[in-house]
Amino acid sequence: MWLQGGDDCPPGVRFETDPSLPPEAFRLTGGKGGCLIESADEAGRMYGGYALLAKLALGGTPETISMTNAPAVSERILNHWDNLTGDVERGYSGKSLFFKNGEVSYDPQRMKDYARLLASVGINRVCFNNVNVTPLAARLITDKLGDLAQLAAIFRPFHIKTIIAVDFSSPILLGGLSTADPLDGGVAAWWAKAAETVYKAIPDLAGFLVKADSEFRDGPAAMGRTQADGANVIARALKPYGGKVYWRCFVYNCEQDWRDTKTDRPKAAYDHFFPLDGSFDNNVILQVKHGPSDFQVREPNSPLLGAMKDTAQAMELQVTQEYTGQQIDLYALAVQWEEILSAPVSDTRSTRGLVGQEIQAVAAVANTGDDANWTGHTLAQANLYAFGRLAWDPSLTAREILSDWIGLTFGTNPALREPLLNMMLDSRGVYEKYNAPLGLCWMVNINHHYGPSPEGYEFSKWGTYHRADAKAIGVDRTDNGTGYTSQYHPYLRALYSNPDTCPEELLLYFHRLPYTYTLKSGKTLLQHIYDTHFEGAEDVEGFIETWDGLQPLLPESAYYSVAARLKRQLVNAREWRDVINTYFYRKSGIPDRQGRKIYP
Ligand code: GCW
Repeated sequence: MWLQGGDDCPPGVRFETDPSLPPEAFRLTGGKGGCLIESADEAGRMYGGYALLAKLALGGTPETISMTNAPAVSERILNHWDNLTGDVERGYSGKSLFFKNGEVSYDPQRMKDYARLLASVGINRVCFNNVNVTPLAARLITDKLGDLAQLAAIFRPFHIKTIIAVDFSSPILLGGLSTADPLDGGVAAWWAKAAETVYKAIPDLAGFLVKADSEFRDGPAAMGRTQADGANVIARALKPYGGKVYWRCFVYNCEQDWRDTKTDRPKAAYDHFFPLDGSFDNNVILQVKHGPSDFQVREPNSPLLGAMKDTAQAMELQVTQEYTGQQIDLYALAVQWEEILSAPVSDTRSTRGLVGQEIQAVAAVANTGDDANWTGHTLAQANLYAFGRLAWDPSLTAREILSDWIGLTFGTNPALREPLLNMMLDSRGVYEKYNAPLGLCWMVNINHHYGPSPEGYEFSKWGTYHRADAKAIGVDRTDNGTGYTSQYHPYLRALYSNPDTCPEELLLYFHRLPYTYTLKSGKTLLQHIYDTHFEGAEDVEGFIETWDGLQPLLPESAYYSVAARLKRQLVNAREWRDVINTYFYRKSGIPDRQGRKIYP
């Protein structure tokens, strides 16, 4: 490790302290004899060291290296959804790296490698256990705390602090109390005692992560209390130790009746949390999913992001590809995240401009597991890498990040790098082409969420409806419909409310339109759907051709494992193409203008 001057450290590197630099920041100054790394703290040294190694690996020479770099946010968080059984919720890379058979259990060397891997991309907070806390996992703050503390100790030298996901009902579950009511004195005392115990074992714990009143998890609402009451009782217990509560805003009615057209799930987070601005303690961070739905291929940014002036927020992304191909289909998330960050929040500001201000932390759901290559799909490693890089510096482009990842992983030969870069940059758009069209979301198979099922969620309780009939599709979310658009800044509200100004890729998120509606391309909405679905499947054939062409330049194992996944992706893309096109043809009765194969 860098600080010990060991393994990684190339010769000729000198370290100096410059207290004027911000926390975790570094300055690299190259020269003939080597390189100087300056920082105010040890974390800055480490990040400077990793940055130097990356520069050298990408072909830089010490003389040409000169950079000063500070992170945009002080908390760059990775959330694992790992269960103590060893299963990973929405995991596509094998089993848990941390848990097995109900115990904290790991390979110590691999764990050190993992900590180093995360640190090298700038991640500095990690939660090992799932936000859906099982009764067994709840015990990570009682009898399993010692084991967790040992795990935390492996990450500490890499400047990564641990977060624990806790169950809101812990006072009942673990403490034997009759209530978890946040305004009950006994409950507050129970949390205070729990915090004291936990901080004895893990003194630098970053805090507790809580999923409450969400998808059948207990929470304050059931007791007639607010989300602020719920978050604050835990925050006050952690406060003496400098700990925080990361309180998730994924609160919505998951038992909706599909006949009910008034309730509109995307409105839920804002409706629940915006009115509470100012009532959260200052060590509460509200963790908000980037979109109002749920990590879909295309959705607008959450109107809650940046809307609460007196409340700290974390933006939550999903690195694991739940709805984006499950690490079978190629999907470079950096492309989507760049769009999310570039999206406006008003006529003068972009979401990127909120990062470091209203958005004080960035969190993401991990895509790693115990597969040998960490991420199942080798190219999905780039998604974890991209998350770390973007959390550190949200001004980076997907092109810069992916180009670096390819260079660091496969070398800098342009004959490999350029075609692979283009393929990865295209991958999000290609997946979107064969998925649910124009921001419609949710046309996936229920439960496991891979592959098409246009009405899989149409008559369900999850609040996920597109309401297709023979003439039209989509939900009107303007003032004439559910009124969702009113949650946005007036500039965006106007933009989204008018189909002429609404970004076309989001058209069916905000509007209900006939299949014959004319798009800017001059095509009808339906023809656009047919065309993109035929194109999407063809594009995947193109990926296979490109990848095969790169075979001589690739390590054998990477070539074969990705080739196998691309084959599966093609099957999936064709299935999506045929199911979606057939669905719309059968609904509308309008044929494809080019007369391609659709199943009557
Ligand atoms: O997208 C949904 C997932 C659940 C997940 C939930 C959440 C951890 O399907 O598996 O539960 O989101 O974010 O809490």
